Amino acid sequence: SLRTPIIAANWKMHKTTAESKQFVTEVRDPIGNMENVTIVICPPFTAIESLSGCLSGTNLLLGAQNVHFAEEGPYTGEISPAMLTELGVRFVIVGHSERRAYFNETDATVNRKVQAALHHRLVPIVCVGEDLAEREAGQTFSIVESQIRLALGGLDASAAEQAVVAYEPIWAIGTGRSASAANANEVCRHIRQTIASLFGDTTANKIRIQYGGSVKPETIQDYLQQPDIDGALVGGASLDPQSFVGLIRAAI
Ligand code: G2H
Repeated sequence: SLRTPIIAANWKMHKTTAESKQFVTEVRDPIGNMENVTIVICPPFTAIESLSGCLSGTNLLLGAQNVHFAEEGPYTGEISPAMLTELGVRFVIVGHSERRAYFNETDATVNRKVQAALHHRLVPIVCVGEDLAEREAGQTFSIVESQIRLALGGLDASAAEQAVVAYEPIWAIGTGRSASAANANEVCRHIRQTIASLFGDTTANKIRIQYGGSVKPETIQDYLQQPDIDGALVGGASLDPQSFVGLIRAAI
């Protein structure tokens, strides 16, 4: 496709700073200079500053796993967009299903975070996806469509096309179950059609849509071969350096 594939490692609450640096030491040589692929590592906040140093001079980009929408203020425990960009962070995961489930993230807060991120030139990786009950009730398309409409609400087309969308069916996350590539593509196509109806075909054709949910080095190719899947958001299989290198090699 015309879109550069984007593979992002979502480390979730794994790896101390020392462990994060060790990981980068091991992947720098094999994948640090790859082209025609966007590679993003999203460590815990605490490792961001150290990794910023380790990744300079490579093609590996830094992402965060969350951000607050305010510029600054009395929000104990939160991190602002400027605090991230100052450290060289270029991407931020917004609305991951774990944040929606455990930390009261809603479509409304996701939208505010998407707007704040883009305002600061941070690329939001906007996560959407249905749970098992919704899938079994045949609501997958309507759920992801509603999540996309709300998450991208208030943007203009030039802002929206900067965003990345990650389709992560909740029942496939960390469970070892995953959507078939063909089925994941159908949902990603519906997401692209939704974006086309909101912003037009040009934006819909530019925006990158990832699949996430138990992606492994052995399965990533099946997803990336699909016409509407432009990358992967990978949790468990991104934690081990060899596995991550395997994912990237399989992806290009
Ligand atoms: C889905 C994914 C990364 P995993 O949450 O966002 O994790 O690959 O472990 O299912």
